[in-house]
Amino acid sequence: MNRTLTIALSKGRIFRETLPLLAQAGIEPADDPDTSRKLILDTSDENVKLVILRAADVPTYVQYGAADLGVAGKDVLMEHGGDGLYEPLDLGIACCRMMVAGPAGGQEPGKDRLRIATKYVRTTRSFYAEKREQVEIIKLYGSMELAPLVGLADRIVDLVDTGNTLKANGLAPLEHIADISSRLVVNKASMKMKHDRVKSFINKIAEARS
Ligand code: PRT
Ligand code: MG
Repeated sequence: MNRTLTIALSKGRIFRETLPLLAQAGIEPADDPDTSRKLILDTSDENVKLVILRAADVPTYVQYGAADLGVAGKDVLMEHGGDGLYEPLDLGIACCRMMVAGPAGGQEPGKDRLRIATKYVRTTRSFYAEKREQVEIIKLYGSMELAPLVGLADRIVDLVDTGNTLKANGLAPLEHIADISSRLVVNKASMKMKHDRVKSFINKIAEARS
């Protein structure tokens, strides 16, 4: 039987903020993904491997069982939809808010269909559907803050932490959509097939977090 647990992480802030939780569970990566080019990292536990992915790909790897577990932002999970995943733990890391933002001091554009630029198409669609507001959504892959400045969109939906990025681009937060933090996700089949190992990993991380 395959005793290895594979954990999917993205580099950058999620890796950085997950590291202390893993350390408290006795797991230390053999390489630093910010300097190493390796995509599969061994750890101090011979039965635990880390795979390093783009943040938005983490739920997909876990859904299909290519990783048993993963750490992903709630923003990414809402876009993914959560098929094939359990979400047993809020890790309370990489916290921010998903907001609608627009030009600071700007007036209502006064049209019946606002254009909203975002990489969070699914979440944006359901947010405005709930408000019964007709909007046109433009899918972008990054630098959303630019869109209102060059007339591509009236509003953006993006993550806000300090608010400095919005401010630096003459934008202001307008509406709160969701509080965001990173979650531990588990492949549903792994939860059954590797129950004891997965469960004990979840317990260790839960303890490390509190
Ligand atoms: O950057 P890359 O394209 O590789 O992928 P990614 O942006 O998906 O990954 P990464 O590592 O940047 O973010 C991973 C996760 O961190 C996200 O999915 C969120 O759950 C979480 N997180 C927490 C954030 C932020 N805070 C955050 N502030 N992700 C992005 N930001 C960005 C935001 O999009 C905006 O551009 O930071 C900017 C705003 O920050 P302030 O402090 O200026 O308000
Ligand atoms: Mg980023």
